[in-house]
Amino acid sequence: MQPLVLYDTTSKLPGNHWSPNPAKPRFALSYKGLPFETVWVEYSEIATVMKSIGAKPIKRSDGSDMYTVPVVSDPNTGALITDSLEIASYLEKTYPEKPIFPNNSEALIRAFDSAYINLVSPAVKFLIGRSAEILSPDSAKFYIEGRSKVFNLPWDEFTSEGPKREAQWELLEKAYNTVHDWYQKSNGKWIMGDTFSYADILVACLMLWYKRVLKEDEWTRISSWNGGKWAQLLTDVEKECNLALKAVT
Ligand SMILES: N[C@@H](CCC(=O)N[C@@H](CS)C(=O)NCC(=O)O)C(=O)O
Repeated sequence: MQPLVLYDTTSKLPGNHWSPNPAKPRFALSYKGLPFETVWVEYSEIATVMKSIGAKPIKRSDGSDMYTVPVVSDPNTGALITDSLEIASYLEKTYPEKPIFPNNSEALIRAFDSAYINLVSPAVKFLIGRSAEILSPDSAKFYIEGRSKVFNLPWDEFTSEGPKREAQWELLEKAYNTVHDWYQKSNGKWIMGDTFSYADILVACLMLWYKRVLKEDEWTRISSWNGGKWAQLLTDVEKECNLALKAVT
């Protein structure tokens, strides 16, 4: 079998990876034990590189095209897939062993994905601020302009310290109290009890983002919530997907 190719976006951090959406297929590929290589793309170059390989754009809310990572290319089938959820769906159909949508759960996990993103998105502005700090100067400039435009907010809304930042923290903690309530309804460590699924990958990939871009004391703050649930979940998902060692580099 030839290795699949994952297009991910790079950073100044050791090991490059930081972005939650490309992390999702990385976890899924690794969980399924599929060989893959990573192509690291500067954030400012994503559109140019994705166009050059013939990847499809996704649609912005105003209907315009947006070229994004992750994209996965599979030389075994010729497939070229854009969007983390579509990649997960493709991998599951093409390589059904070690399911990430067990018990026919893709429809429900798609709904979980939306619910989780909608819950957490209003609280991550300072995470976006921190993300700009770990990018190269060109990529940071591109990222700052892009995020300000998407959110329709001046950049200081993403970087402000003091009461505004504290309000974001409170919102994020409240969001994770809700996610914790969801997990409390499960009888095992995963959201589907003893059955691991893509839903746990979704939760862990945002944790990975937080851990990679936040200052140490900020990640410690998140780690202390809900009895240490989130750092533990990230560790458990990394282990389940055999990414524990690679995740530290
Ligand atoms: N729904 C998409 C979102 C992908 C996305 O927004 N990717 C970001 C990096 S995490 C991107 O490529 N942005 C390009 C840009 O902002 O121009 C997915 O899940 O793959």
